[in-house]
Amino acid sequence: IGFTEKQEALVKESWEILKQDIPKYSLHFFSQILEIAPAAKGLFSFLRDSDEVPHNNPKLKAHAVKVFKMTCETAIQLREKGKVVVADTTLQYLGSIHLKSGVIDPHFEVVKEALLRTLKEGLGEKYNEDVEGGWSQAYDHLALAIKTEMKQED
Ligand code: HEM
Ligand code: ISQ
Repeated sequence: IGFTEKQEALVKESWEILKQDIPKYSLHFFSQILEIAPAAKGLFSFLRDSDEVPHNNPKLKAHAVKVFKMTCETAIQLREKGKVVVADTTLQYLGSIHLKSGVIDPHFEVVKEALLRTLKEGLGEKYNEDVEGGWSQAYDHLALAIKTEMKQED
């Protein structure tokens, strides 16, 4: 199944909503990752030395925003081109960062679930199957691109 204009619009709209409270949703996103997979804590440099998820950590916020933005970009590309094109340098960089941090394939499902839960929290009654489907598809394509790059590196 292709990516429709409606799905693209839903993804963009929902990101516009979450964008209005970055501190809140980046923290929620991250907390969900740790709730699903507590052991993932050790992977993140900004967490290793703290007992709880740091509120207002600039790195955490910036990275969380990038994950949402990149997934959103992916949705746009899926609709426009039917495929995902991430700049080679970006992909190489993300591949090597994640590989070096010790990220493995099953972690990608954890981050996906955390992302969807965060959307659900942020959108409330505006969250529905179509929103979930759009984000899921876009995320899966992006995750596959990163995982493929990680495999080429080792
Ligand atoms: C770092 C995006 C999946 C764990 C990053 C950064 C970005 C990013 C943009 C920051 C790179 C930098 O500027 O330094 C993504 C995207 C993903 C994804 C788009 C999926 C589509 C994952 C998964 C995990 C993970 C599945 C595992 C739980 C990490 C870690 C870092 C990182 C540990 C390094 C953070 C640090 O110590 O500074 N990711 N990521 N990421 N990501 Fe991901
Ligand atoms: C890095 N990679 C994936 C997900 C993230 C969530 C919050 C902060 C950083 C992240």
